[in-house]
Amino acid sequence: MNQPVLQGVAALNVPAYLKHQRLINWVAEIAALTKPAHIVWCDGSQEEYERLCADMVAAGTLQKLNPAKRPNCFLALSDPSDVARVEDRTYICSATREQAGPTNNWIAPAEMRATLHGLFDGCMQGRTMYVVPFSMGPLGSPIAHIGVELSDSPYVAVNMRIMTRMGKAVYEVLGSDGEFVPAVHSVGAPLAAGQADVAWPCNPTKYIVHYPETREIWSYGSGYGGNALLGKKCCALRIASTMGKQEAAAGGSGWLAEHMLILGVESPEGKKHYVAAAFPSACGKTNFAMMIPPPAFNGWKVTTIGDDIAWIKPGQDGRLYAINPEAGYFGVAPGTNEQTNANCMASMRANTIFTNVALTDDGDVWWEGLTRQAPAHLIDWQGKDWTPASGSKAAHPNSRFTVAATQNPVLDPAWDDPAGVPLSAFIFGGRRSTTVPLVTQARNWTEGVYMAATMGSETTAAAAAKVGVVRRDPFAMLPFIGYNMSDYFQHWLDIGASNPAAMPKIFCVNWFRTDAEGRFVWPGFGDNMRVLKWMLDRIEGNAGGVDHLFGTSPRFDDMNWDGLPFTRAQFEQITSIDGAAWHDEVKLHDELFDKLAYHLPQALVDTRLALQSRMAA
Ligand code: O2Y
Ligand code: MN
Repeated sequence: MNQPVLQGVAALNVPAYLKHQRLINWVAEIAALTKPAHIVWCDGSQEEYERLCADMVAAGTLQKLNPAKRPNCFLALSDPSDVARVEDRTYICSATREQAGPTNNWIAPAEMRATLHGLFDGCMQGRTMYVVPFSMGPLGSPIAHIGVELSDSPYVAVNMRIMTRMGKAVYEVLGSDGEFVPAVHSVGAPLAAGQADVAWPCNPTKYIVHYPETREIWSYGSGYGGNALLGKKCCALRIASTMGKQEAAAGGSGWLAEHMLILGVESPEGKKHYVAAAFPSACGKTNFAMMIPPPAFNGWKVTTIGDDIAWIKPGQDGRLYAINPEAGYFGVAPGTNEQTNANCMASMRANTIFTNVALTDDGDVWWEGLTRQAPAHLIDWQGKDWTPASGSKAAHPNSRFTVAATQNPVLDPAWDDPAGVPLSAFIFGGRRSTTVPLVTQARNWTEGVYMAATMGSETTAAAAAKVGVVRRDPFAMLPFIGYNMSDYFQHWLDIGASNPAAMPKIFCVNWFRTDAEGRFVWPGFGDNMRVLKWMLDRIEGNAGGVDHLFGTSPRFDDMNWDGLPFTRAQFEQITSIDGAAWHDEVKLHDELFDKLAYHLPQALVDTRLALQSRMAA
């Protein structure tokens, strides 16, 4: 292989096993621009992971937790300014503004390239650039895609090893000329000669940029989660959603990259279904993906394929098959405990990286909701002494754990199957205190797409200044669609039209209806199994329901209540359809559709008109 020579920066040192000249040239080009002091080609080995973690412990980026309490676990505390995805700094730089659509930030590609060139010039000085090859999806699966992230953050390198199939084996799949998504990441904090580093370098200027035409990702200024682990939201959702659409435009079947968990559910008789479910960020997706059915559902098993993202393709038989493109979970810690998600607690007993949770005096972790009573003393997520009297959160509300999927005790045996699993249902969930019933089945594909397109969630105190405002989050994909949202709706309609009889059934759920005192009526968690069971019975033609203006919902007697003292009156509270509220709701659908008027599918307008005429009747 030709080893390009870099002037005045690190030696390239391409490993002998790498046979992909285009990839080597690209790494050389980015190194020439960013000027790192060293280049490390990650092989994905355990030895490499341990070495990088030890280096980060020495640098103060990670703290090793008490091995007696949490073997092989680490804690990272980020800069207080770098704690979450930055949607307002996230751009889809397609050729035209219309291609990105009104829901994405857009800057003309040439202008953005000029800005980024300035920022990336010399941005890795004094640091090591890690070359991180990763596969999204089982290695070699026809549904999988490969990416390579160049990052100056060792925290990114080790997290990518947990979150993706990362390392040398990826190059074997890539061969000498395979396609890959090029992803460049810098924390934006070059080090001058002799300058001491900080534990969490980052830059107040942040850019998370996608070029859909060339499938490139450029991320600058943040070391946190979705901003920096570029396989996740950037590649597996924004770039991948574009790829799935482009493939359809090129005459293929097209495919879907969705913000969905995938779970398997098996009856005591051994009948198994797979469902994919979309919920807005931080709405209990991981809990649903690892759900433990209540005791009355003895013999029922729920198993996890994925907790956040699904790639979905029509198979030979016309059904839709899904894979989890990820290999780990980057879940929200607060609220997770033995009652809400015992499987998740078991997953993170060892080999876990925690970020922005609190540290206990005996070297373990703690977050709000882990135990009923907080410990008397902690080190909080900002590294300060904390007591229950401090009046602040000990763990950041967006604090996270990174853990390999293989540590999940209820991992589905097919989670790594390159062919994916056939889907029986799609579930779309919002967070609404009123209006939307517990569960509704769409009467046909178009009605289901309409439900998903008009999904909304009320903002919570943690997320927004004005509490209770409904934020429309179509398909839970608002921040993640890499192209025009109306074209995305059309893509969904087209996929459905390709083989209507083989499509999964579509349901919409709302666990969050409240009573007059503002308390949640539905117990949620394991009891969501009751809703899942009704869906499966519907799919198999064994459950009744009642048609209403929005779709079909269960009557009280259509659901299994064994072991749950839930009254008809409570059921009425969470399933009633309030005509006046729906009148206002549909006005909000109108507002959304006005915003998305360019390329909005007529089928969705017609569905809204049909809904309005049912309401008038
Ligand atoms: O704040 C971050 O960077 C994490 S975002 C995230 C992580 C895991 C799963 N989902 C999400 C999300 O925002 O939907
Ligand atoms: Mn998510």
